Amino acid sequence: MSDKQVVSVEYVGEVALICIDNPPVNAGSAAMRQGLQKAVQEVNAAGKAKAIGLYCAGRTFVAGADISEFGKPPQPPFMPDLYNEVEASGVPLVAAIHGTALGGGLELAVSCHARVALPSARVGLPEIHLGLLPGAGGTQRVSRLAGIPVALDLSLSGRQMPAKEALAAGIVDRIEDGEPREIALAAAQEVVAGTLATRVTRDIETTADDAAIEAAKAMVAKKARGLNAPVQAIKAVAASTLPFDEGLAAERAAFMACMGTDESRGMIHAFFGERAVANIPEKKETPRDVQSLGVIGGGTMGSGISTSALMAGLPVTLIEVSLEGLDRGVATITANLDGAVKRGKMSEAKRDAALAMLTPSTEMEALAEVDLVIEAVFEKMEIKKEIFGKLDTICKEGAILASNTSYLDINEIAAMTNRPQDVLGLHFFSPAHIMRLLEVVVGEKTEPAVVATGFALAKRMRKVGVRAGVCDGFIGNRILGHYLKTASYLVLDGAHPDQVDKALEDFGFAMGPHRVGDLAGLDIGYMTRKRLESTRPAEERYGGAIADKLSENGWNGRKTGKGYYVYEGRETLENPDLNGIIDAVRAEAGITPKTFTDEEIVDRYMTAMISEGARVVEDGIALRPVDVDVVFLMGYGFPRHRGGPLHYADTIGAKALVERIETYAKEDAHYWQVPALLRKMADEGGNFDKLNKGK
Ligand code: 3H9
Repeated sequence: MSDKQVVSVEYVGEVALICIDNPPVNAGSAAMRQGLQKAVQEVNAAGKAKAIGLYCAGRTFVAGADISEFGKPPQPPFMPDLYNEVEASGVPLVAAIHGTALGGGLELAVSCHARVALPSARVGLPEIHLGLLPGAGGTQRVSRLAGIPVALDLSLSGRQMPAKEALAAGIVDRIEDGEPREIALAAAQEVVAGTLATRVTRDIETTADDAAIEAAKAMVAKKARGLNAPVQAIKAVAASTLPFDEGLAAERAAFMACMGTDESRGMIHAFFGERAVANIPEKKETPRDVQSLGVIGGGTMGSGISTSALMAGLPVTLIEVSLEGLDRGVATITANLDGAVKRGKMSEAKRDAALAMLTPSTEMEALAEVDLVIEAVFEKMEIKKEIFGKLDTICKEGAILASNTSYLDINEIAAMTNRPQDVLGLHFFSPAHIMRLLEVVVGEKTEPAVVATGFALAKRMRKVGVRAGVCDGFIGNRILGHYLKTASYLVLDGAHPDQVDKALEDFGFAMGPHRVGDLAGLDIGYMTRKRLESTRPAEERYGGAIADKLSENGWNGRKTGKGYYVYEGRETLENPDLNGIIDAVRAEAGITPKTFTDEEIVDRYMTAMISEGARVVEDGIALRPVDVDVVFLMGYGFPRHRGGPLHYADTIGAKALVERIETYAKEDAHYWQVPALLRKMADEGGNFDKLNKGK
């Protein structure tokens, strides 16, 4: 695209209008930067205009630097220089903000001499989510306009601040409703008339606020342990009390200390990954029209799914076998919606409207006219089969029948109907109204348009759909089932559960596997082990003995007050009986405990996760490595700055991973096997990223 198309200039009386038109989000690509520089220079040289109205075409103001250019050779003009030039323009600029002014977008706006925002507009500095910090004057100019606490808040949280709040904070000067072009024109005319004041942001002095800086440092040390970008962002904001150019140089140094780090690469991979997973073979198919939903089961999952659908404006018919069950479901949905109101996700009026779209019933026949049914009952194949057989006779032709199963065979379920082409898995993650991941499980006979409908539904419910094939556990739970064994083997062989948890928490997981087990309920794992006992190969080492003993004592984790840990109020304490159990199990199995370093623990756990991830790709269960990454980032608390297990694998390298597996295999050749895909990569110099790109 040439400069001309990306940035255009138009004159209206004494006003010049500069329009940035760089779809989809007006990112600050090289063409945009070159075009904007040329436009500002031209207007200044022409001497015809007394003010410039700057606005964007399309759905948003500038959404930031063009992230896809990161890591490529930089093209001039560089953003910080360009924005200095904007600020130095003899003809003052007023920015009209609509949609979102984010990162380099907000940095552009605060380099202008005044800002008018639409009521629906939002501003933010989300670079932190990319392992970066604002690198084009954002920390310096936002501090000057709104103070250090606001600059810290925006650059550390990455949140989008609504226009009203931005007005109160001093980031924008006015709120006006209308079309961006008209607002830019009217505001620039006011600048000419002298009724809208202009300022040069760099000339404002930042008030020092050591207390805010110290509080931010303490918060980051606690909540963003081990991350680089938050530390650098604080440094840059603190430098805003220096003379402007010195502060800008400090910001630049901090930005460069983040660019290209594993942390930033991981987060950028996550950003594009979340969007890349929508690229499925069925993407050109027209989805079926879904205007209403049926949900079977009012438990935690069914209620969460119903809540999510209602929040997306979809009417839901909720089915439970008993009136009590139904009441419980409705109560959970109501509580979920109330929670959304409390968190500011919806208004009270919207909550009431959502609840009015809920039809509870104990009769499956009530589903006769719905467009899509999601079954969310017990994980028992027999029950599911019976339900699908019934649904097939009740639901109208063309209605889609989905199961929320997390493990079971969709093909077997579909075979109970005369419409296997209309059956698929929609695997939500708990709590379903909050977690954004949805595995769309495609059966042998699922029709492409039905797959596309699953993805369209995910989007409508503000979720990220990931396409998965049929196997026990699909993408996420299959991999989980494999690597959790490592955690139990580590404990059997000598590590303490608390050491395993801490090592993995230091790596970046929100919670280690034993803490997660306690939270989910140890009885779940117990039941799964019993379910799969008969299918466990004779050569597979049994890792469940310690967890079994805890469950058999009735210590099923948090809900029983005791599991791997003891829970008292908000405190997590040691379980005094745990070591006795561990010792007894080890003695019974004749194991002499070894010591493991934290690094060994992380290496084994991650290698197991990567191995099964590679097999899931190899088997075609996941379309690409990035699909595995997104499942783990969005559904399993995988640390975002590591980019997902298979992105992380590339930072280790296939060769080193193969060597690790071969070393571990000397202890347990059944569990530790080199996946063929990984072996091939090691031999041919390949990696998962190349595979993502189809190379
Ligand atoms: C920065 O500014 C650094 C500076 O401080 C310093 C520099 C020196 N670049 O999300 P969507 C693509 S760092 C390139 O589906 P929505 C996206 O991949 C930047 N591409 O839309 C997708 O492509 P595709 C700080 C971008 O309406 C398409 O646009 N800014 C960028 O749901 C549509 O995106 C940010 O971090 C980008 N900056 O949400 C903001 N942004 O169709 C990041 C989007 O091929 N962006 N794309 O899959 C967002 O948060 C959301 O995109 C936004 C719109 C809220 C703007």
